[in-house]
Amino acid sequence: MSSKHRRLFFALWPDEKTRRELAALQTLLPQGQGRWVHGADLHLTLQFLGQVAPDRQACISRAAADVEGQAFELCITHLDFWSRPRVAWAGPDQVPEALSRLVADQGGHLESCGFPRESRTYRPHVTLVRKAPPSGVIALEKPITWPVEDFVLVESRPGGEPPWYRVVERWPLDAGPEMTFSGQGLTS
Ligand code: 3AM
Repeated sequence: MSSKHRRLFFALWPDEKTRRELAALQTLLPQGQGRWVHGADLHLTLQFLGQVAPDRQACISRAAADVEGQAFELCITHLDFWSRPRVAWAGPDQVPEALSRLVADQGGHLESCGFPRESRTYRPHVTLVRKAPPSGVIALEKPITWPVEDFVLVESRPGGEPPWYRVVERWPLDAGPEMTFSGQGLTS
């Protein structure tokens, strides 16, 4: 494979405040076991693309630019554990309509670049620990409110010292008429 291939995925990338709040969730899990995701790598995957050849990278950027998405708030309410990949993760109780639409629209545009649509149900999650010991559901006393105003393309270079991920490109989501940015003096 050419060295120009890049391992890419689309994600929601937390702002610094949200990132700190997500990183703090790691303290709720069994300590000293598993592989902790570096605080700077915490993200929510929208779609994994895998190794992408250079000629497809331009197509991906164009497809992303054509995605029509609305900004939304993501409420991270609980921690949970998946035994098959052995990951402990944080996620929302409810998937916002805007997030489902974003993933579906993105999947549709990426088909034109030759990426088959994901057939599995989309389960938004922020991985906190890999190779994690089993843990139960933990409801957060204070849910995290994540203001999602854009989405990003991320390059993954696993191995070696984390952080492993690097934001390559960013696309804004439409604030739309129904968005309210509390405390910023912008309402509708
Ligand atoms: O969002 P998380 O961290 O759960 O597990 C990988 C990670 O997900 C996932 O893509 C994200 C960024 O690396 N991933 C890795 N290989 C994958 C694959 N072959 C994959 N997802 C689907 N298929």
